[in-house]
Amino acid sequence: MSSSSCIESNSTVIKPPKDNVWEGLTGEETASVVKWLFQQTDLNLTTSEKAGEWDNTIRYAHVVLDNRASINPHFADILVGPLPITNQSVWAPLEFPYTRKSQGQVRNLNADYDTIYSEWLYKISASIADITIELFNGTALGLDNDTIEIWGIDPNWQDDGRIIRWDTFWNYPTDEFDSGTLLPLGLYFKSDVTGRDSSLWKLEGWLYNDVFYETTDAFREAFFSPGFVKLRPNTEGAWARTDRLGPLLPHDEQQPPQMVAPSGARYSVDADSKYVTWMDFSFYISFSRDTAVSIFDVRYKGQRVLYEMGLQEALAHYAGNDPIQSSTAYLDSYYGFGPYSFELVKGYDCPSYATYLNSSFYVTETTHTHIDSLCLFEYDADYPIQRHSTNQYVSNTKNVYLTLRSVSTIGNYDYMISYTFYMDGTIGIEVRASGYIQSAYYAHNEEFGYHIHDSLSGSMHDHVINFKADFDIMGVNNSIEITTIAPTTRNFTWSNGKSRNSMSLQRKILQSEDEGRFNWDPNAMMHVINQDARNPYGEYRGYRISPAFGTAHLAVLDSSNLVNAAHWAEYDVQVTQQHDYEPRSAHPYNNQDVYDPPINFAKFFDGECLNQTDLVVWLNLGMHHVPQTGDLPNTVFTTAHTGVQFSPVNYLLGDPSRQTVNMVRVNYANGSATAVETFGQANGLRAVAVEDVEAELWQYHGDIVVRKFPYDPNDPYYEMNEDA
Ligand SMILES: *[C@@H]1O[C@H](CO)[C@@H](O)[C@H](O)[C@H]1NC(C)=O
Ligand SMILES: *[C@@H]1O[C@H](CO)[C@@H](O)[C@H](O)[C@H]1NC(C)=O
Ligand SMILES: *[C@@H]1O[C@H](CO)[C@@H](O)[C@H](O)[C@H]1NC(C)=O
Ligand SMILES: *[C@@H]1O[C@H](CO)[C@@H](O)[C@H](O)[C@H]1NC(C)=O
Ligand SMILES: *[C@@H]1O[C@H](CO)[C@@H](O)[C@H](O)[C@H]1NC(C)=O
Ligand SMILES: *[C@@H]1O[C@H](CO)[C@@H](O)[C@H](O)[C@H]1NC(C)=O
Ligand SMILES: *[C@@H]1O[C@H](CO)[C@@H](O)[C@H](O)[C@H]1NC(C)=O
Ligand SMILES: *[C@@H]1O[C@H](CO)[C@@H](O)[C@H](O)[C@H]1NC(C)=O
Ligand SMILES: *[C@@H]1O[C@H](CO)[C@@H](O)[C@H](O)[C@H]1NC(C)=O
Ligand SMILES: [Cu+2]
Repeated sequence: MSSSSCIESNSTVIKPPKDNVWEGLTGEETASVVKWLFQQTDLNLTTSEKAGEWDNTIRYAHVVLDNRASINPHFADILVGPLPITNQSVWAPLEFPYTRKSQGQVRNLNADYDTIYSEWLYKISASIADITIELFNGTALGLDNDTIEIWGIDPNWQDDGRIIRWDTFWNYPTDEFDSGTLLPLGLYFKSDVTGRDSSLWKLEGWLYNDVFYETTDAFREAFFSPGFVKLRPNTEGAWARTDRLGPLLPHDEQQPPQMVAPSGARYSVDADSKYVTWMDFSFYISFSRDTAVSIFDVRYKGQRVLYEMGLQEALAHYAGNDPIQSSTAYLDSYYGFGPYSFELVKGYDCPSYATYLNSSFYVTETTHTHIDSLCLFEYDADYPIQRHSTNQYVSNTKNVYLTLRSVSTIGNYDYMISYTFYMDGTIGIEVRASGYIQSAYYAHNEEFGYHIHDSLSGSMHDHVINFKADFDIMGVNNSIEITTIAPTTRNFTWSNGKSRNSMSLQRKILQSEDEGRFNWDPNAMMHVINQDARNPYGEYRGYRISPAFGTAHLAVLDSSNLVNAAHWAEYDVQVTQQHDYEPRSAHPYNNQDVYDPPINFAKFFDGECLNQTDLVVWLNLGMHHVPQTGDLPNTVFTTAHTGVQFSPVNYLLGDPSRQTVNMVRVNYANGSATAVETFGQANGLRAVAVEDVEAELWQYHGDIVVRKFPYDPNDPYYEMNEDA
């Protein structure tokens, strides 16, 4: 069946009330900025530029330069403007989002990527090629016939002024499946790669079976001594492939249920300005290289609820008995969520009737477009939003909600991020994770993960995913009210002088940032309220923030890997006074200087007032992930799921979902229905054309490359799909 036979589900076109000032620059604007930059001799540009966005009433371009023509290679954040480019345009260091003085510059620890990955690691590996052949039946020499590969920690150790790497060997998958992170081989080496002169770099030792050898000679001698214990390598097999496996399940070959949108889309979208309206909600979508989707000016019933809501950073902090797992703590905005937001799979990532939007980013003088990488759709939850039965009637309301979704595949992991909007005024953020786990070699590490395959440990790690929520409840000045459900013992006028054990509400308004960092208390509710906006009963109007599906903050205290680079991960909830100079909780290059990162989130907390002022709530979603056999071959979205919900509290005078026509009341008596009230909803059976999803998938464009380890920051999106 072709899509033309389907009911048109494209959304209604709408014009936004205002321009989307949060959107990225257009292709022409970006091109003009780049042309101008190349004319600035003081910038001495010969290599790649990445233009993103920074907006205000006068638009400026945020440009990141990779300055490597120096013994002190660094990334430089600069602003170029005003736009459009004229002879009045200038550039200046972009320093205001930094918490340290630095002219907008961050050192680049990976300037010598090519030397490390095409010479240094292979040189070390070549020195023990006889051993790798004997242990792993393979060599890593940078040749086409390599059957094993080498990569290691992220970020590098940065203690005592030295830059130290740990690397390890991994088997290559023997087919197209991306199972490399399931094939660790258990041999590790340490090298000091401080400075740009590779003749001064040093191999500092080998680790095998939990024995550390300071030199190659010492390792070699032990290896060829009698009694040396050789561990079994991990090798690929069906267990590591994601294709169908195992006996057919009953009835599974019959078509599963599918959601359809019989009347087409009931939301409106302006694809150019990325402005969306649905029911009583409206918002603008913004997209960036670092964090992909954010949404701005979220309004409900015409009133702004959030100025900004969006991803800030995602951390995967591992732990282990070996130096690779122990030293791995990925900060994913370094790689960027935007460039890895690939085309969605229709009928799988989102319903086939969804509206799909493109996203683009700019790197190395090229605009890259990912087609159909954002989706918008309505869905009917598998439960009603309301119901009630009596002996005379039953009433019931459909729970239809709107989702805005994207998926970023960063290395081995796929993060699915969804923003949801419900008929009762609730707004949700959900993150799910799938893809391949990063595993560990199973030896001496029972405390750090389960034994999940032959020589494989499901390496334990914490996912912490930070979101910014800049609330504006009935105005910019808001407060946080914590309402605790507290056990109480008290006498009442009617209790005959006997105290009664019960519970009561204890309300408290946070006064300053000193109280602004806390964890979820199962007996407390967090409300963003406006003390100057009471409802007719005198209660503050507000929105509750609550965890949904579980959340997590980082279990590691004072991480040796991250030092000051991820203080945002330490609590479930953190509240600060809004400042334009604190736009983000993290910087994509925080991992390049963990002792003195460009944005040290802890510095946001300086005791400022939180009582009736413009507030930002920084929320951590996340999961403690201890992979088990069920994570093979891939982690599943059912359990790797985290979220928060924002829902109106005393905000309106009743439940706004009563407005929908998609509800029913059935009256009955003596065993028969006497009335069926459908409130004017569209009804009547309709023959619905269901798209043939599998056939549609022949139109999938995909991308040319998806990041594989290791990552080259100097050529990050090489060969990625482009559409100028
Ligand atoms: C400009 O960059 C080139 C490399 O592209 C380098 O050789 C040269 O020293 C740089 N000039 C200055 C003034 O930094
Ligand atoms: C800037 O451009 C304007 C318009 O093209 C021109 O009139 C003016 O002379 C230029 N100014 C300078 C300083 O080049
Ligand atoms: C060793 O690797 C070669 C190819 O690289 C392969 O042909 C051979 O079967 C392997 N041997 C074993 C024992 O796995
Ligand atoms: C791999 O290729 C190199 C160079 O072509 C060759 O010398 C070597 O014998 C090959 N190794 C194997 C295991 O085939
Ligand atoms: C996405 O890009 C493709 C290819 O350039 C284009 O045909 C399509 O109209 C774009 N979609 C939207 C919603 O702009
Ligand atoms: C309740 O009243 C009794 C009798 O007057 C008194 O002994 C007790 O302390 C009171 N309890 C509380 C919790 O006030
Ligand atoms: C907090 O703000 C409210 C509303 O403006 C005000 O009435 C109250 O006095 C403030 N509390 C403190 C401790 O300043
Ligand atoms: C918000 O509160 C600040 C004090 O924190 C005050 O200076 C400002 O005028 C208030 N803004 C509005 C719109 O009430
Ligand atoms: C239900 O049945 C009772 C007893 O037969 C009768 O009195 C009553 O009128 C009936 N109610 C309706 C709504 O038919
Ligand atoms: Cu995980």
